[in-house]
Amino acid sequence: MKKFFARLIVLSLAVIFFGGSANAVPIPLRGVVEGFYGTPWTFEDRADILKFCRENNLNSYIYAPKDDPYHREKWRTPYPAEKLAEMKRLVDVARENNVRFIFAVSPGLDLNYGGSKGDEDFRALIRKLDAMYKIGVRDFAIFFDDLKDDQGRHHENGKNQAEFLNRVQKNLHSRYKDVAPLITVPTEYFYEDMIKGDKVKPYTRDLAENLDEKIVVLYSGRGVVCDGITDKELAEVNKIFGREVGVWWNYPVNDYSLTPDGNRNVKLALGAIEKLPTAKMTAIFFNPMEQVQLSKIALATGAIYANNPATYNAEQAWEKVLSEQFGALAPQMKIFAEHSRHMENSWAKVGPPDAIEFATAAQNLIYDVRKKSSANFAPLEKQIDETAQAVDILLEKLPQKYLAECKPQLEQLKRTIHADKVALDSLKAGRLDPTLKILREEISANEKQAIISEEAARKFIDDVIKFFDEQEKNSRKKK
Ligand code: LTM
Repeated sequence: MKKFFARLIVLSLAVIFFGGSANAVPIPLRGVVEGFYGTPWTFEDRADILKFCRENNLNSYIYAPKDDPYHREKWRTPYPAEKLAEMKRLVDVARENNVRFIFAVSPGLDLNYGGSKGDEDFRALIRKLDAMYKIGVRDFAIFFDDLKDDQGRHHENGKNQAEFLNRVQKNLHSRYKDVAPLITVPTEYFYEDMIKGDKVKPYTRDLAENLDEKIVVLYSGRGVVCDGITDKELAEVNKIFGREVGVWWNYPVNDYSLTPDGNRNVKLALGAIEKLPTAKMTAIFFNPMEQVQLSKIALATGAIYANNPATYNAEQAWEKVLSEQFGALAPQMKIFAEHSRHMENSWAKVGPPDAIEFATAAQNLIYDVRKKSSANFAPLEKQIDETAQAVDILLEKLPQKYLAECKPQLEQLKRTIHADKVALDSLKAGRLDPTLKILREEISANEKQAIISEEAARKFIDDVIKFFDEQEKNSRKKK
């Protein structure tokens, strides 16, 4: 009995001191990969994120902005002096914040592997890394993602890539004793691209068989942007690569949220990180949005996850983070963010559904109306009123640094909610208010700038119009 109470006291103390995570096992390498397409973050954004990493116990940041020409397209070209000086200041900020600054190069677009051209390219890459070593970088990554042609094929050879990476790793480690193992992302970087039938594809097989076992491999899950990774799925990929792989997680990145005329980032990913493994993992990096401040919602939940995957609860983490980041505006921000969590297109699907309560109330109402049973308008009316109020408060009171990143989305939600009210009143009156179709046009026109709540607030408008259109059709038929 005595022993039992002693254990209970130790456990309670541990819970008090470690904030409810007595057996927290953080993922060793955990942080942010600035790996999105679009305008790269500024120096100030990056310095801010490095501080944010320290505050949230994230220990790494990967510098890999796709549209920094010196990272990818012009990877051979050294950084100009002023860019290098800026990079040095950033590396210093990282060190001050106890965050590993991982410098990445993506040479795959035109890298030569063999012969004298291969040797030249190897030297060009080493020169690039050496310049970074001189300014204090001790962690390096070489990425080979996104090398497919228009037909969705790539022409990479796994053995060549492995040998190249091994050579880089060997060169660095022979000259520097304080450099960490290299990190890579393969060309086949998601599970469904690594296998054909029940066989590992030749590129992945050759890469895995030849890659130095110390090199850290990152992959993005079943797909490029997918709805979670199970422990079993992670174990499969560990088996393929004969090591514990790490994860490059594509949430909250929104660079694939595009309009037909090429506007990026039109939908914001404001939900929590969710559905990630609880099994032991070597590294996790979250790919953010160009919108740096609003990325911090998902990133902070990712930090809670990465610091203790076993106890992570996405919904709880999300509420905690919203309240920490938005204080008195957290209730309104929660309503807004609820309408903008889910990201989906023909090849991507991630994030909790948008505005579940709203969508359920809307569906129930449409169902009741269709059944001609007594409809309960109150639940949806409440959702509409609360959302309208929240949007107005945010438009008025949200600090500029956030508003600058989400004004088009807030205004789009305002338009949508206004149309929802007109739709609801139409159902109440049993007659379609003709302005609803005009409002819908306006919303569609503004989708060039902002998309929000497609399956909840936005859908209700379409559902109501469809309902009245069908009614009209039926009554015309009867006549
Ligand atoms: O995910 C990886 C490894 N590479 C790219 C990212 O650069 C990009 O941000 C995401 C999302 O579009 N998809 C990718 O394939």
